[in-house]
Amino acid sequence: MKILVINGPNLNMLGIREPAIYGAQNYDALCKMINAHSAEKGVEVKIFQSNHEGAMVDEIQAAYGKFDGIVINPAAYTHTSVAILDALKAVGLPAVEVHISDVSKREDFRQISYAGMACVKSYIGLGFEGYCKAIDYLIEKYA
Ligand code: CA2
Repeated sequence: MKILVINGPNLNMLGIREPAIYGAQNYDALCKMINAHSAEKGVEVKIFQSNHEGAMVDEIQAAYGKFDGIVINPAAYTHTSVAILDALKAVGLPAVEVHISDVSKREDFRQISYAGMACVKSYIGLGFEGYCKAIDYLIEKYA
């Protein structure tokens, strides 16, 4: 099974500020955890991070026919991007939404998730662990 993990804007800055919200670990630690978990579960994984909405759309489109599922944390684009929602719908791959923080307890503008409307499952507020749970969900339901 091949899984594409997509991370949106500013997630590459993890660990630098706001540790109370996102934890103290940096982006490299997140990637190491995802790679180790995927190896343990015997799935192939590609991790992609971009600060650009169009680049994320391009990556989702390129996954068509190449990956079996997507784990996506669109970061701030979660709450604004119909383009990412449409791209997820266009490729039709099972997608799982992840948010490190519990967005449900944060500002009003974080209460809508466009990407989530095209996802089969969401893991919210579980920290980095949400990515492992998302991978496990895709394995359990789609491998
Ligand atoms: O909780 C999440 O995973 C988010 O997707 C993270 C986004 C935020 O816009 C979403 O509402 C929820 C933010 C990405 C990281 O932003 C940083 C901010 C300060 C320091 C380091 C990273």
